[in-house]
Formats: sequence, C-alpha cells, structure tokens
Amino acid sequence: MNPALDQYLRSRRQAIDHALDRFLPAAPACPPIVGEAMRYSVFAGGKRFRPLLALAAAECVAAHPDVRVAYAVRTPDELLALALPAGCAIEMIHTYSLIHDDLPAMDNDTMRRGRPTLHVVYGEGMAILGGDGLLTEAFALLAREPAGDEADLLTRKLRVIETIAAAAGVAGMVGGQAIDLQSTGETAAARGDLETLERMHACKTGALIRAASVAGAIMAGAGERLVHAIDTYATELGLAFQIVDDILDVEGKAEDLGKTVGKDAAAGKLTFPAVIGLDASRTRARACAERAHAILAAASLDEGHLGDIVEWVVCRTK
Ligand code: GRG
Repeated sequence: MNPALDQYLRSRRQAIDHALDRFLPAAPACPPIVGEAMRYSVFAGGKRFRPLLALAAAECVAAHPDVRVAYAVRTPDELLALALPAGCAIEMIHTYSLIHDDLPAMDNDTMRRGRPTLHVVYGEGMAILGGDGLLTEAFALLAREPAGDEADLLTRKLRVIETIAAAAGVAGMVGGQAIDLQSTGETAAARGDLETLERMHACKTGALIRAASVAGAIMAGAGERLVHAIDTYATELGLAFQIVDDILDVEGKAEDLGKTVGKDAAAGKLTFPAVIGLDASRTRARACAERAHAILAAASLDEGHLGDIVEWVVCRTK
C-alpha cells in the first residue's frame, strides 16, 4: 500500500477507535452484558472502511475552493469533531448488520473479524439484542453529536440522519439483504441476472458506503454539486468494493479475511464470479475504479485521500 495512505489510515483508525469507545454505551448506562456484547463485535478488528471514508470525504470537501470560501479554514481536529459521529454511527450500523447476518437464521457463520461470532459466544438472544442496541444507539449518537444549536449545524445533522436511515432501511441495506435471502439457494436461472445482482449489491453494501461518504461531505459543508460528485464517486467505489468482496470469497485466505471463505458458492449465492466469472469480475472492478477517479478529477476533489482509497479497495486482500 502507498505509505502516505497507510500512515493516514493508521492515524484516522486510532481516532475512530477512540471515538467509538467514547460513544458506545457501557455500564451503568446499560446492563453490562449488552454493553459487553456490542463492544465484543465493534472492537473485534474491522477495517473501519466506512468511517474512514466519511473522514476522507469530509477532509476532501473541506479543502475544495467552494467550501473554503463558505467556511473559514478549519483545523483537522475541528473536521474530525464534525465527521466522526456520522462515521462512528455508520460503523455501529455496519457492525449490527454483520452480527445479524451471521445468525443461524441468516448466513449461520461462526467466524467474523477473526473471532467467533457474537451468537457463538453470547448466545443468539444476546446477539440479536447487541445488534439492535448498536442500530438504535447509532441514531441516538447522530442526534446528539456534534453538540450545538446553530441552525446550519442542525440542518446538516438532520440531513445526515435522513441519509443514513434511508441507506440502512428497506430501500437500502435491509432491502438488499431481503433480495439476498430470497435468491440464495435458488437455481442459477431463478436466482437472477446481472441486473438483479447489481441492484442487490447497490442496496446491501453500496447504500451504506454511499451514505458514509455523503454524510462526511455534508458535515464538512458540501453544497449540492459536491454532494452529488461524492455520491457518484461512492456508488462506483461501493460496487468495486463488493465485486472485490465476491472475488475474495473465492480466492482470499480465511486468515487474512478473518471469516470463513468459499461460503457464497457453497450456499448458491448470487455473486459476480458466479454470474460473469472471475476475469470479467476483475475487469468490472477496475472499470468502476477508473470511473471513480474520473469523477473526483472532474469535481476537483482529487487532492485528498479519496483517490488512494479507490486503489486500496480494488487491490485489497482482506
Ligand atoms: C442483517 C440487515 C442485515 C444486513 C446484512 C452487510 C450485510 C447485510 C451482510 C454481510 C455479508 C457480506 C459479507 C456482505 C458483503 C460486503 C460486506 C458488507 C463485507 C463486510 O464489510 P467489511 O469488509 O468488513 O468492511 P469489516 O469487518 O472490515 O468491517
């Protein structure tokens, strides 16, 4: 990985983990068992891709000339204070989705993020509640932070809440998971085509990735044109991320990924390698990456880390 990006990701991951620790409820604010269950999964060692994206989008937008005219120059700490709550809330929602996805009623997985899954350790009931707790606390966090009663800040927060709720709900991640459940185990013909596959992934994975980028951009003060550019960039990035995820389930190593590999094919899942093959999947991910770079360049957003993040996503092995 590019050393500058590596350094950037390490420093921002530290800030994210510190903020998650501060934002997550613990005893006595909640019964110790559910607080522990939530922390078990959140601190199991994910990549923090979505909160990193929120921060990188916020920083990129804040450096854009249009935004520098509208807002006085802000320090990195001020930008972190603006974008971290949205990034952490999305990581909490993402973690809830992984916990519920791993349950016996869904994918029935026993390893995640290099550890036994939450239901294996705490039981199914507590895993359901841990996921529910993360989803609900994420929205409490979005309403609470960053604190302040200026009209402009409140408007941006409300827009971010609406964006994230739509991405997590039935038109987004929950809807995508429903399509996935419905198509798993069907015959190839009944399962659907490339169009169904792209729609499923756009909802299941893409929606939250777009929401993370857009939330960071809104919190940094992006106007409509920049929000649109970031959203279009993230749509390409999200699709590339998911195609690579599908490829890694075929070619990746369980020790790198921290989860069981080869489960998609075994379960008869609708994936890119299953529908178009491995080579065409790689070509498709690269095409998404090139479009994402072009969108950044056209919007003069190619100075920060968003471009390097595209390369990280398409070249990742975990
Ligand atoms: C249960 C409502 C509900 C939704 C579940 C996210 C999801 C929907 C299912 C997870 C299954 C899966 C493997 C989806 C593919 C893409 C994805 C979300 C991978 C995991 O995200 P990473 O790689 O994970 O960012 P880490 O652990 O690094 O955060």
